[in-house]
Amino acid sequence: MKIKVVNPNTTLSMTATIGECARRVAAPGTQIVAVSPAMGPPSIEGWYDEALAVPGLLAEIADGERHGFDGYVIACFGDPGLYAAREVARGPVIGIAEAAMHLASMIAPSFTVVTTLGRTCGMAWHLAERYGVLRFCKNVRATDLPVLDLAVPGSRARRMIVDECRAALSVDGADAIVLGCAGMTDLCDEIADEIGAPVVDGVTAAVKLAESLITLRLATAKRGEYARPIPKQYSGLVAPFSPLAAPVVRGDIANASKAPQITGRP
Ligand code: 2AL
Repeated sequence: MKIKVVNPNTTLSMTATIGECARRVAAPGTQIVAVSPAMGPPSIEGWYDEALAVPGLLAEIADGERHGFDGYVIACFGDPGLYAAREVARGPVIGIAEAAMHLASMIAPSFTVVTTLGRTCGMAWHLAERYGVLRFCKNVRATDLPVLDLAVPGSRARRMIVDECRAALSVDGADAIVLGCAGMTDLCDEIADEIGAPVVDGVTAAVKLAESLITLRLATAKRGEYARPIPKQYSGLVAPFSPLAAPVVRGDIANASKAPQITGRP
């Protein structure tokens, strides 16, 4: 099976790490292709970043459909564009926050999310509510680390995350930790060993969930809400994203990432 893991930010070093961690847990017969969109923010640290990461992400999903991918992972903890991606894809599309929160709620009576900047805490609470796991979510803790600082060699990132994890266990009374950023994926095992409690990373959780759904031949329901977008002509900068009648053809959103009228404009 072929799973496309889309890091919706444009930082390729982070995409490479996400791809390595995804491959480490994937079954022998699973091909993982990790990509970043051709346009969008270098990191996603708020609602505005998230909104403008979505067009590039959707172009990657549409391109994946033309290349026969069986399923997709959206590797950003805000799960940007998740439901829109499901309209475009035939196979399952899994967001890393929904994967991590659901798996955490299956192995522990409660979890705390440990994330990056304080301003993203509200987004995580919002997702816990959306996925129906609010009663499991004890707290959302910020490390106040910018996303791209997570990978800076010699940074205090791991220590700061571990400190928040320990506070989650002792102060919040949480039984498990959900890592609140795709950029933390490579730290998951060391943090779990250090704190002695389950730590759920959304990237690896989402890969295994996507694999399971594909194995079970469970694809995205196409009868109603997640049916392909209604064909219509969009205007202005988003004109290249105009949904055309299925099947995906030239000029559809699959080609939007290559559209000159979008790249290079503010
Ligand atoms: C993220 C993430 O997973 N990727 C990114 O760019 N921002 N999440 C976060 N809480 O900052």
